[in-house]
Amino acid sequence: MAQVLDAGDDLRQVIGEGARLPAARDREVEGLSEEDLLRLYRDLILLRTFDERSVVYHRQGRIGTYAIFWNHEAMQAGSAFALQRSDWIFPSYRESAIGLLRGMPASTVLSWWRGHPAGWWNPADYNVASICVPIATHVPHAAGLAWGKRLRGENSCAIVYFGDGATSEGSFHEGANFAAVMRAPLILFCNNNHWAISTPLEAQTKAESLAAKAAGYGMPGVRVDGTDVLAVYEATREAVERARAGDGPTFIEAVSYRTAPHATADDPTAYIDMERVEEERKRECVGRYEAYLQRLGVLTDEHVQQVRAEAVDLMREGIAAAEAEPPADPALLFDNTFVDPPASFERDLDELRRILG
Ligand SMILES: Cc1ncc(C[n+]2csc(CCOP(=O)(O)OP(=O)(O)O)c2C)c(N)n1
Ligand SMILES: [Mg+2]
Repeated sequence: MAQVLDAGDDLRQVIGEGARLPAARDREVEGLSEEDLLRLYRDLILLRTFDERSVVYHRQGRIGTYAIFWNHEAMQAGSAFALQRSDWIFPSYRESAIGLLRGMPASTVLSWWRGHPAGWWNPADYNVASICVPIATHVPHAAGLAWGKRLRGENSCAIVYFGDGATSEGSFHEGANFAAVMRAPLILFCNNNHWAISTPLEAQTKAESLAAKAAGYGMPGVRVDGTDVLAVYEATREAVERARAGDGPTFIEAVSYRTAPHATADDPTAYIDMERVEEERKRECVGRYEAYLQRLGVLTDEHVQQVRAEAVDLMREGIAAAEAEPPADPALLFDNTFVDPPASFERDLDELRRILG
């Protein structure tokens, strides 16, 4: 079984748990009201519910292959909470549902996973770029957009999400270097879940940490507990402040451990240490935050039930709306591919129409 690097002790935390930061030593994040804390809770539940329902929809054959983000919700909700609506989000497939936090309908994201054009949105409607499946190719896009914001004198920034594996890609290097040199207002948010499908972190890099790579680009690198939504929020808020002040990009390494298969087509029992997975699941991010809010006395059982019920309703409506979409025109597969399409396209399209009936 592959050995995985230990998460280390230098992780920023706010929510107490275990030996590192006992619950009795919970911190509070300055400037967050009770209402903010509960909004953040709602965001987490929205994402958790989307993820759990999507796995069910996949098993029922109602959506296609799906990249599970169970236990990644704190990284996504916490960081997005530090942004303004005018700031841009560049998601990878792991953050497919992050648009929900900007008011995107669940049906849009579900349609994306159904491979239906109703899943394409205009990025400018939400300031959320399209979901990037090629690893790290969106890092230069985000760097370019952020630089553009600076050139125009706008005070907004961009955040780009990618995984530990992405830090080995040329596009990551190009985007990070460009952003630093141009002092682009960019947050490079690395979800270090210790695995790139079946490749463990120790086979990915010899660097002491992923955040250490930031020094090579001349930008700060921060390590944060990725299952602590408040620590993620706090670290991202600081990075956003730097970006807005004209101090350029920040690299955030949010450390967690992948507790679900890479995607619905993956069987991690072939390569992962399932005992470690079980251990990690005990400190998963939603339960951790719930326990924190209960210790603070701001979360009631009724509120939990209400927020969860609302999220389930939203998903039910979302899948119904996605399934009510008329079938896509197969010609879309061929449109906009060539200026002068090869002759075979017409035959291929005819055949496709025949198969689809
Ligand atoms: C350019 C490119 N190469 C290979 C792949 C195949 N691939 C899909 S997911 C993945 C692993 C990515 O791992 P990581 O960056 O850690 O992100 P995670 O899935 O863990 O969030 C790979 C290699 C791809 N999508 N794009
Ligand atoms: Mg990974």
